[in-house]
Amino acid sequence: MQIGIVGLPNAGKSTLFNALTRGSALAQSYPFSTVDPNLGKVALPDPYLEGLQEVFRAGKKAPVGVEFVDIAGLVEGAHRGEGLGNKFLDRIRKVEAIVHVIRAFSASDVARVNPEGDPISDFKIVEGELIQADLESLSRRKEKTSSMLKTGQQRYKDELASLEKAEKYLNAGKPLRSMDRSEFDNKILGELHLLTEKPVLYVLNGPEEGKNINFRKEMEKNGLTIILADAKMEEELGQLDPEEAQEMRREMEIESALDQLVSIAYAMLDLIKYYTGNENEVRARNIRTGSTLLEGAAQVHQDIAAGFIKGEVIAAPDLLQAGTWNGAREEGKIRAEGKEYVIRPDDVVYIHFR
Ligand SMILES: Nc1nc2c(ncn2[C@@H]2O[C@H](COP(=O)(O)OP(=O)(O)OP(=O)(O)O)[C@@H](O)[C@H]2O)c(=O)[nH]1
Ligand SMILES: [Mg+2]
Repeated sequence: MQIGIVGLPNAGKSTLFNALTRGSALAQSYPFSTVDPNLGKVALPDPYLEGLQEVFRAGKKAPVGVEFVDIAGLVEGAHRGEGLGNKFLDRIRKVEAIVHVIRAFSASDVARVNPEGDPISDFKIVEGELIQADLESLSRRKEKTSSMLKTGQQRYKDELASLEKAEKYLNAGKPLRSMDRSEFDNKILGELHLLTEKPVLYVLNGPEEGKNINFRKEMEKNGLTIILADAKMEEELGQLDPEEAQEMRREMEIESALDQLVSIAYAMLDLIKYYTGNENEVRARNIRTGSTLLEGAAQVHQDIAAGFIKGEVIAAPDLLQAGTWNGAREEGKIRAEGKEYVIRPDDVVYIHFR
């Protein structure tokens, strides 16, 4: 899973990145402290993996990893080259989801590039630049498609129609993720890796207080997914050892930004987590909701899918309670399932194949 972080300069993107990845990206009070993108991987905290490793006596365990990409801030006119321009947006064209950080903290020593300086106008600037970036991608593709029209093939006419439909939508100020589209639109637009098509999670970066809570509610009313998190506090908690941080969180009643963000990302991307295990390795895996055992097998290896005989399945908590695979089997908790079985969250799956 790859997640790209966008926002105005000094919104706290790198601070959040550091909090999420326990990284040490430069985060400074002047705008454009980030130039080259920061990349950081984080292993998702997993309540079952360690126990499963013991059950399988597996040599290795592999949690699900999420990679965050923190890029330079966007400013109004970035698509015309203002600020650092929008050239770093290319770095997040292939990510699966976007986190848009909106500043909601007041610190007089941290400059604001947007003199209006309220979350709504900050939010609109960045949305506008992402829309502009998509318009640029569409226009480049339109040029190519137009030059192919002279071949007389219907395909290029259809393609142009899809591109123009998307262009019109963006020109009305709307992100593409809400546009109705045909299979064909999907295919053409999918090739362009457009930014406003990706699921987006807004992070309102600031303390949990009156006006921020109101803004969050306002955004939610409009159907947007938003969490309120204090990146700086998160970063500080990230420096502590995990138990100490847990304790602090309990006292202050704050849920970790990583936990919030990841659980929302799973829902946005329509993913669930399940496990495969044997004596070599237990591995947590993401797969689309509704996937079958056969699709799970194919994710592990095509050969396993091709030679599929049957699967054995048990929920992770049940397996941990039984303590061993054979014990769980004796208790009748391990089920034999076929190709069509739909994998459920936290299933542990063992596939027999020839
Ligand atoms: N008080 C407060 N300060 C914060 C918070 N988040 C970030 N800051 C400070 O704001 C400044 C800018 O933070 P960065 O994380 O560098 O911001 P950025 O969005 O990465 O900025 P660019 O890389 O310039 O685009 C730093 O001095 C941070 O310490 C916060 O939640 N509260
Ligand atoms: Mg930065």
